[in-house]
Amino acid sequence: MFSSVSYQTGCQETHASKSGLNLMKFGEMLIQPGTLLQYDWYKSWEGRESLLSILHRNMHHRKLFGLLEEPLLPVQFSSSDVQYKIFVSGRSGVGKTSALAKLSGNEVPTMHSETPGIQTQVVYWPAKLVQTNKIVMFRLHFWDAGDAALKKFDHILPACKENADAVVFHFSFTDRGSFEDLPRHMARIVSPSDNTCKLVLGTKYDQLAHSDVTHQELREFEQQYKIPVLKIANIANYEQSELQTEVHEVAPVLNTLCEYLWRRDQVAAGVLQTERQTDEQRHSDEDQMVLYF
Ligand SMILES: Nc1nc2c(ncn2[C@@H]2O[C@H](COP(=O)(O)OP(=O)(O)OP(=O)(O)O)[C@@H](O)[C@H]2O)c(=O)[nH]1
Ligand SMILES: [Mg+2]
Repeated sequence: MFSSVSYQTGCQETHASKSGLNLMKFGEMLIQPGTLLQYDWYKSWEGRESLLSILHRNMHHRKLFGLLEEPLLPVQFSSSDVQYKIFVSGRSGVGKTSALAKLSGNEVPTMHSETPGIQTQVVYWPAKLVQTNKIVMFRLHFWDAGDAALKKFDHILPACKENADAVVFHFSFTDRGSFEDLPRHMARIVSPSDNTCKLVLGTKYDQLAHSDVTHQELREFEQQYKIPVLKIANIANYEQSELQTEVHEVAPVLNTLCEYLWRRDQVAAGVLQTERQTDEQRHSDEDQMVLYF
């Protein structure tokens, strides 16, 4: 998860210089978690009632929705719906399909079986806005393309990128190369100036003991590219006994993704400013002060 801790790069070689790419800011800016969405709301009474719309009564398993179905929030809750397309990207075997299974509450595959083309999956996630206290049902339409298929067929990448609201770049904690390759990989898929939300998801977090990607490097990466780095362990947790545990595991990733998507909409609507706009505004205010004095 994003940490607000600042760091000193000093003489150390940064991730960007190691990769040979000085594409400074792929993302717009980092958000302190919980700025726009109430992260722990799903644990409250109201949050649990809302989760019942996507979970079976025992709160252990996610409901499946057909193409024409959607979750219904309790009528007394004033809510609205938003939908987004999210492209899932990363090297073969990093765990894209597994992460999607985990996020959607489906069974996580234990064997690597290359995704032969594009596989899509809708994940619903209710969240509450900080500012207005309104409940929003996020409909996240994930597009997962197998890396081999993506390299083999030219039409797959444009189809996945078309009208995508976000791209989630994956690396694996057990494959340092997949982390080091992220800047080059991102440069192939998106440009720093395009309007898609960009996030990074580190898979195989359960294998952290065998990882040589450090937390310091993750923080440096976040600060360098202004992209949040999230973590996930795509394994079935057989020791789950507490209610909602499955949802507890994926809530940080889904909340962060929704928060960045929501922020992008707010910036597009002119409700929030980008960091660049804030800088420009500050400089223009400073210029006016100089003129005034
Ligand atoms: N222990 C552990 N294994 C994982 C995790 N995520 C994925 N795996 C395993 O990694 C292998 C590859 O996962 P996939 O999800 O199929 O990889 P992919 O990125 O979709 O690969 P392509 O479809 O070929 O592009 C599988 O054997 C998964 O069980 C994780 O978080 N922890
Ligand atoms: Mg796959």
